[in-house]
Amino acid sequence: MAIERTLVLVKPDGVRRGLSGEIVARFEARGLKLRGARLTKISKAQAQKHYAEHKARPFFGELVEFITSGPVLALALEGESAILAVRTMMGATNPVNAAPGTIRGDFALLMGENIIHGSDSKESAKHELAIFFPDGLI
Ligand code: IDP
Ligand code: MG
Repeated sequence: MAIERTLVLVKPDGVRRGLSGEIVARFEARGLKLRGARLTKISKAQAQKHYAEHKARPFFGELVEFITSGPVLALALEGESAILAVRTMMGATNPVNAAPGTIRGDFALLMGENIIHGSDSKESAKHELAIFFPDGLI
């Protein structure tokens, strides 16, 4: 049990579809606190840094293309076990496997358009928050 901070991105498909408000509302209703929010277009370099762990995967090029295809809403969220709480609310990576009631389970069907990103560990949260909120958080 620990208060954590984590990075969420509403991906370009989520922003395009007008789901940003719904997603923020779900996290706030759960009790997670907004510590940062920024609508931003990710550069190729930022995307490659953000997804560095997937560099060798065959879908890396597609992933970078997609995440840079339009604005994303970057959120810094804080709360008890925030990293796991957010991951659980997001649902499985492949939306076909995501449980109803999760964000992917309610709004997505395709792996490549799965609406949301959330940090998956303390290390990745630290790394990713520094990319999107280089000036720190409130
Ligand atoms: P996550 O977003 O649930 O943490 P990761 O394994 O970190 O899942 O993968 C990052 C993103 O890359 C996924 O959200 C998804 O959009 C995409 N992705 C993951 N695996 C595949 C794949 O096998 N084919 C195409 N895209 C994939
Ligand atoms: Mg991931």
